Amino acid sequence: MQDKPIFVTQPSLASLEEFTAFLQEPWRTGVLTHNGPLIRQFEQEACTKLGIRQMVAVTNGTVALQMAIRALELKGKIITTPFSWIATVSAIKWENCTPVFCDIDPETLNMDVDKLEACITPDTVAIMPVHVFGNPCQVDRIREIADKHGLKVIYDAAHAVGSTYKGKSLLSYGDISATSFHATKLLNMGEGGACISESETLHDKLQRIRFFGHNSAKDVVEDGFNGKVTEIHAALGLANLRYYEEVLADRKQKYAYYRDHLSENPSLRFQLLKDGECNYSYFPVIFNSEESLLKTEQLLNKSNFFPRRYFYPSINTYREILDYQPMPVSEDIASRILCLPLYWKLGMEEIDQIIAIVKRA
Ligand code: T4K
Repeated sequence: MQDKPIFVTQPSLASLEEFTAFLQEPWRTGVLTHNGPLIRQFEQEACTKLGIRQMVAVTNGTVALQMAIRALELKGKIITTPFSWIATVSAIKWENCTPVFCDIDPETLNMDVDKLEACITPDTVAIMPVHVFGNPCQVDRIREIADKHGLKVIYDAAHAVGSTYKGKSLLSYGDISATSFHATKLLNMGEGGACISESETLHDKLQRIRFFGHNSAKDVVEDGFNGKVTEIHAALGLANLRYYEEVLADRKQKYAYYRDHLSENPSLRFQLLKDGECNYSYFPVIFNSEESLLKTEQLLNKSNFFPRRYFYPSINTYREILDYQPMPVSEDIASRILCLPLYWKLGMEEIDQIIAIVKRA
């Protein structure tokens, strides 16, 4: 048995010395926030590493989604996926829009684009797909459908740092992409996120929304709020950014290792990765039944391994906060999918133990 618990993930962290070295300046100047030099440096370096033109860094991925809806001035129904983290839907609701679900493709686990047009009504204003576990959505088809019906596209790209589509960063697609730099994400600032838009107009507007609606003269010209990131979080982001490529390569190698060792098992299957290059930020396994998932999870827990049921349950079943809309594919997949531990400092010995337990189960 594993002596210390192994969780589904652990933050990818630079050394404490690297982090604190970045803190010298804010300690000297007393500048802790208000889009200070470190967050501007983070935005610039992250854009270069991720291959995007510009970003507006914000407090977290949920706020990034809300700001995207706000910047596009959306009022009405937004079509999204029921197979996601609750934040996708809560952001829509907090911006006084109505989430409408489109069921998922059982292979890619992303929104089923073949079902998308049937969800569009005169009240629909936007589509908000999720690149689930970093697996790129069918970006071109979604754009085609959106343009045909005059809809905006916001990607929930919380998992998509490091994924690409047609050789470009996946974050550069959609009217706006909203990503997360939460502790559990491939690149983290503890808490953090960003809105990415290639449009200068939207980029400027997002900057104003982040800062109480101020323009550069500090007049209030927008209905904004506080989405600013502290210099402390920026320091952590900058230190962690140094290891971005290493973390990305490590995830890919560990993902391939898991797949090689588990793919013979007829009772398991895996997310179909297509339409672009995934960042392999999670290792989801789809079991043939919930019973076999629960048995495996129990055996892993007994040995001190703690995988997570991402995403369970399917969001459309949260009857306390939503009117139920049946989503048979999402509900089925959500009941039998388990993400196994996958992170930078996870040892190959531990992965071997996890593989052995899964095979035994
Ligand atoms: N859209 C999508 C599709 C998302 O998946 C998310 C967030 C969002 C939007 C919103 O982005 P943010 O507003 O969060 O930036 C986690 C994360 O809290 C959440 O960010 C993430 N998705 C979701 C998929 O997973 P939990 O409740 O499973 O995380 P938690 O706290 O149990 O962490 C998992 C494991 O990670 C722990 O067992 C131990 C380890 N851990 C976690 C934290 C927070 C650490 O070692 N250190 C830490 O500080 O939700």
